[in-house]
Amino acid sequence: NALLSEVEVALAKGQIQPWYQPQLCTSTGEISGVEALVRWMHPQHGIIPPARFLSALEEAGRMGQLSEAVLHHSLTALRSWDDEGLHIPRVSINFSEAELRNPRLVDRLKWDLDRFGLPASRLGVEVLETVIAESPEGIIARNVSDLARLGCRIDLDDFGTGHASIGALRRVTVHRLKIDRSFVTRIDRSEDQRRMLAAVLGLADRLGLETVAEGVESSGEHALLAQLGCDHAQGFGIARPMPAPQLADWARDHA
Ligand code: G
Ligand code: G
Ligand code: NA
Ligand code: MN
Repeated sequence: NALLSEVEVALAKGQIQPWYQPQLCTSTGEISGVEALVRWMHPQHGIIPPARFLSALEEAGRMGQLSEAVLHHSLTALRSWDDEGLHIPRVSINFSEAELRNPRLVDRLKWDLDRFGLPASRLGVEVLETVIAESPEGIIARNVSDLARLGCRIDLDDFGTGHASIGALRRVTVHRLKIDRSFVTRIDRSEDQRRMLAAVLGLADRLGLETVAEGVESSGEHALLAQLGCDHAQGFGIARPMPAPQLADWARDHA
């Protein structure tokens, strides 16, 4: 597979790195964290989005290599932001199903955190709703619960689009619901859309979970999210994902 070997070479050369997109607390406006979103900086073809190469790694069972690169880059970024005196509380990383099935995931993560001298509370883990649908005895539920016990924050990604029942939320520890952007878009222009979002926020509140809205593209949407009691906001209307040094500049300007 030509793509796969190209991706593996790119990983080894450090051409595949995460960019970081800020999340703001809607009540204070402060940065509550950043999400790591991987990009391939291809010397000929420019920036290649994850949709074009993640499945090649996934099919080959090589997602571990990617997550290791993303984790190292994220911990390095946290250290350098700390050294610059910036207050970036945590980085959230997307973990695929294959990675969440890795029995060594938690030990490896603990080891890396120790090596960088960072507490687990600086790390967030984003898990797709579909992935937690398995049984509580399963390896995924165990890994996610172990990560939570270690101190990582668990975000349920793309909430509202998956097949997980509400019951599945009780099987694994989850701290926040990331409300899929299909529920967020145009809330400032559609009463139906607004009602739908209010229902999801009400559900999160009853479950005692924090909320973060994805895909916030306008200041109207942002203002309404605060008004409706959504805790955090992320989207192009706040900032696009950007390389670690630019994120530092952005955070400095934002403070
Ligand atoms: O950045 P963008 O919107 O193109 O991301 C597209 C998808 O790729 C998102 O669903 C995101 O969850 C996924 N993705 C981005 N970075 C990573 C990563 O480091 N690991 C995994 N497993 N998925 C990622
Ligand atoms: O599946 P996940 O939620 O991890 O995917 C995040 C993806 O959403 C990233 O590819 C990111 O680039 C993209 N994204 C982030 N903010 C916005 C936004 O405001 N609008 C749109 N359309 N996409 C966004
Ligand atoms: Na995500
Ligand atoms: Mn998402």
